[in-house]
Amino acid sequence: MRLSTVTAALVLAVTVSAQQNITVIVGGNDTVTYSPSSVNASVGDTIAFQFQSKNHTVTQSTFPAPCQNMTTPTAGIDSGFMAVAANASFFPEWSFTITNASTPLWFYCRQTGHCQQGMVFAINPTVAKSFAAFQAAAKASSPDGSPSSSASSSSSSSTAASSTPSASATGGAMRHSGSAAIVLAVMGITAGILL
Ligand SMILES: *[C@@H]1O[C@H](CO)[C@@H](O)[C@H](O)[C@H]1NC(C)=O
Ligand SMILES: *[C@@H]1O[C@H](CO)[C@@H](O)[C@H](O)[C@H]1NC(C)=O
Ligand SMILES: *[C@@H]1O[C@H](CO)[C@@H](O)[C@H](O)[C@H]1NC(C)=O
Ligand SMILES: *[C@@H]1O[C@H](CO)[C@@H](O)[C@H](O)[C@H]1NC(C)=O
Ligand SMILES: *[C@@H]1O[C@H](CO)[C@@H](O)[C@H](O)[C@H]1NC(C)=O
Ligand SMILES: *[C@@H]1O[C@H](CO)[C@@H](O)[C@H](O)[C@H]1NC(C)=O
Ligand SMILES: *[C@@H]1O[C@H](CO)[C@@H](O)[C@H](O)[C@H]1NC(C)=O
Ligand SMILES: [Cu+2]
Repeated sequence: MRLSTVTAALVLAVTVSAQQNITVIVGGNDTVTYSPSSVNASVGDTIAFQFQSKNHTVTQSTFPAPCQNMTTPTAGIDSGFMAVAANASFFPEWSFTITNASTPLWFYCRQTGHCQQGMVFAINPTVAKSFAAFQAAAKASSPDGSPSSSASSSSSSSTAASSTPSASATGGAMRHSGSAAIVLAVMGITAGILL
């Protein structure tokens, strides 16, 4: 009897703690930030991003290359650009649900220069792969998003798995060089408006 009561309480606790809705503010107070910048999430939790200013993205990357799209083992997820006017009365939202909580997930903003300003976000970082280390590597990244060689060599055991990302990053840059040129051309027109 007592055991089943305990079991029922555990089941209830698990049920209650499941499927949290975690809200992350993007560009709050006109800043180039995600707030909070790191969360712990469980399978079934929804991470809902609310874009409050400027023109940001939430784009999946990898620990060794914080400012580049994730391309392996699969393409990462991406919110696309969410432009918000200065006098907006409606804030766009984008969300996804966690399907695997045993692996950290890494994200950055694709807007020019924002990743290098530290606009990155992590889900379930670890002691070995911390948010602080990820953000430091983002800030050390080149303007084109490629990671600094010193930052990736400092990440000890994770470096063992990083040869694939650096190879795939080259492939991604080649694959998207055409659209990158278009983005730069558009940037020339809109520079300073919503960056
Ligand atoms: C999660 O929170 C956001 C922001 O408050 C809200 O817009 C959204 O509807 C919520 N989603 C769920 C599944 O509760
Ligand atoms: C915006 O600023 C207010 C007042 O300083 C603060 O309470 C709030 O947490 C900030 N919001 C974000 C998303 O940083
Ligand atoms: C996430 O959990 C770790 C321990 O596993 C803890 O140190 C950290 O503060 C937590 N982060 C957040 C944002 O709650
Ligand atoms: C990153 O991914 C987004 C969304 O799929 C895509 O539009 C963009 O061109 C990619 N950027 C690069 C540099 O591959
Ligand atoms: C948002 O930024 C992207 C990339 O810089 C740009 O292509 C797009 O035109 C911008 N949107 C607005 C409304 O400024
Ligand atoms: C928002 O500001 C823009 C530019 O200042 C203006 O054109 C537009 O009418 C404004 N929209 C609203 C809803 O006030
Ligand atoms: C979660 O992801 C890790 C790393 O990709 C993988 O080893 C593991 O099997 C996955 N777990 C589930 C339940 O899919
Ligand atoms: Cu941004």
